[in-house]
Amino acid sequence: MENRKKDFLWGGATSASQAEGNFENNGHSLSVWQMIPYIKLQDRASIPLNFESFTKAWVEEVFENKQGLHYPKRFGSDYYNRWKEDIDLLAEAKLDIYRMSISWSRIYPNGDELEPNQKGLEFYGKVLKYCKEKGIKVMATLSHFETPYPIGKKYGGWMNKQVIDMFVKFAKTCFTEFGDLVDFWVPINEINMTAIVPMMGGASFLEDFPGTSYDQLRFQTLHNQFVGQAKVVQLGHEMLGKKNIGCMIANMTAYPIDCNPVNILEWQKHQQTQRYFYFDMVAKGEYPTYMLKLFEKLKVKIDTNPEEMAILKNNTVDFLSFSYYMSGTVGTTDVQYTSGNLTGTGKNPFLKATEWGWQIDPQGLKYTLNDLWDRYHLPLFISENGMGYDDKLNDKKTVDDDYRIDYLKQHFKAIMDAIDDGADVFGYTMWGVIDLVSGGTNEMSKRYGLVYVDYDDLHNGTGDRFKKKSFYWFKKFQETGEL
Ligand code: BGP
Repeated sequence: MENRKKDFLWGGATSASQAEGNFENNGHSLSVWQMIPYIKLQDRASIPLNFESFTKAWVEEVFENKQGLHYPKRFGSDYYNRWKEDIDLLAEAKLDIYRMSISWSRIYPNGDELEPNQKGLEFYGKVLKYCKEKGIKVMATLSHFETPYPIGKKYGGWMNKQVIDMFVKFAKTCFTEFGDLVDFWVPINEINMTAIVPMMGGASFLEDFPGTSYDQLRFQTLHNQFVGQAKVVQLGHEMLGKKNIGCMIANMTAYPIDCNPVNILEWQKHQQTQRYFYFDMVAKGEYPTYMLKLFEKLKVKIDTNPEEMAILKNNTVDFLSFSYYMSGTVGTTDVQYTSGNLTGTGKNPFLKATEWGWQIDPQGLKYTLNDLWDRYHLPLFISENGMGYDDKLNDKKTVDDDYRIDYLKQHFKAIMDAIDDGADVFGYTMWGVIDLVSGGTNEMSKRYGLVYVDYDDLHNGTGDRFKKKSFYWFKKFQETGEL
């Protein structure tokens, strides 16, 4: 079945903090996400479920390494040393595009230096040039939850408007150094996660702002990030003269649990506040009325001014990119919960779920693409999707991951169907294309890749790479177009 759009970009994604390791080398500091949770695996039960309880003091203790606990994310999958081998593998699998992040903490380790860290620039320069040599396009994320921790410690994170300028300076350095090597830019990964975990997305901690409510903290941090992102869009357009800057939003598609009108109203509220709000901000450049009303109810007062509002309005994104892993359900009655990407969601009796409870719903991707295209008429890109699984390497040194092939086939088909319906979708990057440390569990054993990496949860192993069955499937798909 060859019904692919000719210039569609099929590829894979990783992030610096989950893949690179070597964070203490060559002038890197640590980003906030690398601090969470610095916790023994056997202590997992003690991970706070309420994100408000991640305190700065607790994170600092981790930063100072006082706990001396094991922390696999620090080591990633050793991409910092094996990047060439990894890009060779991506080229062999015939990826059109590779989404990666340029770690802010490697370029401006403290955030406020006057000059960038040359060693960091050299590293990404080598990587990006090699991608070009191999004919792989690049989408670069500027912050994949990688705000340098010193910014949180010294400035109070993105709650402080000075951080906006630090981010713009970092973006300017990247545009200057890598403008010719990067095809698409995404300023902030899953920007809406800041509204859920402000300390992870924005390095803002409640205890730094006495008298501030949690709602005020999360929405103000988010607002400052929206302004920072819009300024980066403006700068990119001026410096690069291209329309190649998009957003990245964790898309939370959900269905009403049933047709009871009270549940439909609850679902409508979910659509507005958990999905459209974020897309509206980056595509229309202003706060929707329903959010202004919600702010009133929550007693949130956004600290802003007409200049910032004009920046938001005049610098909307060129394309919408989003992650899509699952769908959920919403309602006020009879909803049973299952886990999802950072937040839980309602169970859907019609769907199966992964080992981690993420409900598999390819049709939901078709729905999402049609829905976003209808609403915004901006080109769409699925920048994360995939199936986490505790893969096992067999005697033949491969993984028979037919479950993943099946997952990918169904989702690829959904994309093609949405394109057939008229949605303008131009690319897809499968998450964790080379196994890396999971963002949510901090373990290697939640694997997403086409390539198996020989490290366990405690970072024991050789780090050697092994092609899974899905690697060969993907390559064949690229050669023949057959699902
Ligand atoms: C997204 C993050 C990724 C990645 C992915 C999968 O929210 O942008 O970095 O981690 O989720 O999540 P997990 O690793 O928890 O399965």
